[in-house]
Amino acid sequence: MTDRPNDRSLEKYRRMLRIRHFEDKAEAIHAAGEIPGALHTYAGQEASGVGACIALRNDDYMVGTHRSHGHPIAKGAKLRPLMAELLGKVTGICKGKGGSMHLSDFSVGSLGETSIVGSGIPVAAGAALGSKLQGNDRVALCFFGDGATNEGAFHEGMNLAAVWKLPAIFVCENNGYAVSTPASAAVPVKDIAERAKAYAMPAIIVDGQDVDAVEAAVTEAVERARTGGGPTLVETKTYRYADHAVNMGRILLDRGAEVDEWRKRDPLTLYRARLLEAGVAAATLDAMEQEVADEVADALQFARDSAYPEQADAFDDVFVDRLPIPDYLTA
Ligand SMILES: Cc1ncc(C[n+]2csc(CCOP(=O)(O)OP(=O)(O)O)c2C)c(N)n1
Ligand SMILES: [Mg+2]
Repeated sequence: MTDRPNDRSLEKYRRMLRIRHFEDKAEAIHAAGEIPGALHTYAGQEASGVGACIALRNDDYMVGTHRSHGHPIAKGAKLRPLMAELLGKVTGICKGKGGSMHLSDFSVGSLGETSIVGSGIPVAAGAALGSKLQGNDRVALCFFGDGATNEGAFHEGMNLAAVWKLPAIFVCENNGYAVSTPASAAVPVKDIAERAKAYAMPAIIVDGQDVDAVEAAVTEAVERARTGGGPTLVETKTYRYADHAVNMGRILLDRGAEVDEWRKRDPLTLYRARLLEAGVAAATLDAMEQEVADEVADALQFARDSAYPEQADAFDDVFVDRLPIPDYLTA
């Protein structure tokens, strides 16, 4: 952060608060049976998502994972349609057909999230290729986990992006686990960032609990991508507080005191301290937190008051007719 807190710093804090409150609420109502299916929460990883997305323009592309409520929120998405989507309502951002794990929000450039681990990486490479072919300067940022880097799709996407110097930013959110398998048992390199060497791709390792540090790292990567320098792998070292998916006893993992240790470096606590130190009044931050809590409560009320989609509309927006071939491919 610069010496004096500015609107951008406060916006970063607000977005992290939004994610935390949204996820805590989602977890609670999932436990009560209001959200169908599996729910993977992002609490603990807020600085990684917000630091990365704040470095993007609104029209830049972003691709998520199965753990991606936080990513669109980090990029500025509205909470009402997101919450309605989790509840499967027709007012949801995908009319209730995407749900927690398959939602996209084009209003903020989110091309979507997917339950197939690693599969967003070639999608982001494709979006970046699209920008290059169309001659615009939009970049594509892809989030994925440490586990995804063991998938073929990761290596294929990274390779193609490097060979074609695509305007892509690959953000590996290394939270130390894939379901209940520690990264140390599944990844042979110490840092995921080392894997970039195989593609002659620059890599940056960053403290994923520090939103300013993540923003600085991703800003460097975005500048490189936007100016024709090709892709970068950014590894954010972070942690998720909840189990892999919440309220699902069969995959519980006992991480003992490790969670408490990470909570000492909670991204919101760290940033609040930094803002206070920089002269922001505690009352300002408390008021912001109350506003965010109200915003999440409003989103939930909106979702609860909304209707479910009609059965007759089940196949609308699911299939497309054959797409026209764009001019830039035939010219
Ligand atoms: C191709 C594929 N393999 C396995 C799974 C089952 N699965 C779902 S999430 C997950 C772990 C992913 O770990 P990571 O990429 O580190 O993301 P995190 O959950 O930690 O955010 C696995 C193995 C899947 N959904 N898709
Ligand atoms: Mg992981």
